[in-house]
Amino acid sequence: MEAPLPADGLAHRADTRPATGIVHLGLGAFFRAFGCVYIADAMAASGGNWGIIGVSLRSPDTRDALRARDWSYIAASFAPDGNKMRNITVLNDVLVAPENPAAVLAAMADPAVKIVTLTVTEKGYCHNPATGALNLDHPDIQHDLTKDLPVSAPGYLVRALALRKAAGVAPFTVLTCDNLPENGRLVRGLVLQLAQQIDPTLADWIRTEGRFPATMVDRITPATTDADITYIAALSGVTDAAPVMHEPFAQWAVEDDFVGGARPDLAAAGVELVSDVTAHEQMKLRMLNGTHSALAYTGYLAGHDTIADTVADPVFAGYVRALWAEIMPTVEAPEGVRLSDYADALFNRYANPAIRHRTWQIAMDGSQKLPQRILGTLRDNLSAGRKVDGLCVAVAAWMRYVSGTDEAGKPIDVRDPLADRLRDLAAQQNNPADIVTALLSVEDIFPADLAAQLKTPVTAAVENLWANGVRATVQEVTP
Ligand code: CS2
Repeated sequence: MEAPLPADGLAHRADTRPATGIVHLGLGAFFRAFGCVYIADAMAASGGNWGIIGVSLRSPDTRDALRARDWSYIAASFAPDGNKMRNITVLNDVLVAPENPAAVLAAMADPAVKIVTLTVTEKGYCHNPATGALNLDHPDIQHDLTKDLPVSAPGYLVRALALRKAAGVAPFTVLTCDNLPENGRLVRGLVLQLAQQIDPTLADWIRTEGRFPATMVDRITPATTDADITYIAALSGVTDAAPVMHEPFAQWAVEDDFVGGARPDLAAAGVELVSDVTAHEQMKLRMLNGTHSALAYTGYLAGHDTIADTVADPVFAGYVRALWAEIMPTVEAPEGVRLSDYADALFNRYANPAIRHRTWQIAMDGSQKLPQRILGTLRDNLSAGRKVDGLCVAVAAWMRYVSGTDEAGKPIDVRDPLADRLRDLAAQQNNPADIVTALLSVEDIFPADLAAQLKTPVTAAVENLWANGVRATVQEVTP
């Protein structure tokens, strides 16, 4: 995938653009470093009209930054053995949803559009992370239940599907690319739940005609910083206000279940088309994202800025290995994969010093991430009577993190939809054990039966963490 620079360099996009066949919701760095690159490769290999209209659901920043280069941007792959850059030219337009929701719906309703891809992050689905059900009390969902012009991602999907149904046009395939468990089935459930409230006949139509393939997506892509923009300008000689920087590795597994079979030639771009993505997804969510979050909370508390810095510290290098030893017994390897090899490869990816993936960035939205990344693994290990020490330290470090002050007493800038609630709950307690009780009572994250099982081991980890600090606590669970 990492083709060298094309002969025309990075200067500009080609004049011949493929027509639009995809609308993407949530145009962050990840999708531009991942999905856009695969789709560019698929069209380079086999043609097709799979140009993309990107939609930012909140801010105009990405649109404004991309405009100067006519929606093309540099994707830079960074690794110790060399950097590679290429110009990605698959975007045909970028829309900012709050500025013009009707234009977004019109793009999604266009019969030429066959697929709507999404990277709206965990919280963008407006669901309850513990149960996977739509949160009908969510202010955005409340809005979308009654208004034709939506604000939430599920709202856009449902209202655009309604327009297609009314026009006699087949639905688009909904291709979610977020790190959620059974992400296709999850988003299908949310769309059906919302559609049911708005118009039951619409829900019936989506149920029979709609397709929501599940996917496993993987490429480490930190948020682009101003320093990155300057660096890429120096390396490339091109002024690009919206480059993306990523690791060389990429893996995309997709269930091959598209409306009318309409999709780019993904296999030609290296996508694994499978009938069931569960094994890939569970391995990735638990082994990569689970340890990413564990390293983010513990590493941050230990003063490490990035994942690479964290695993360069032998205490944390040992810790992540101990975590994999706890996680692996819960994971069924996809065909042809050896989990210990997968873990070794992950370690090398984390250690890539050219990728500065901040612990603070990964620590965001923990309330939405913990269930699928760590709590499912804990549940499986607890019911099988297996070891959970390392994973409980991860939960304890998250508790310390969301309580809002680090070990030096400095405030932490916690970004999470539940941040205020979690911080207030922690602040009302007199001792670490009570903080555990209070935080475990948040049922959006911890189902009651799991909370009951976690109480003793997590309290032990929290007491250790508060009394002895993160290094000593992590060291204790590392053989
Ligand atoms: C990370 C992911 O920010 C996070 O929470 O764990 O974005 C991770 O880098 C990707 O899932 C890797 O594919």
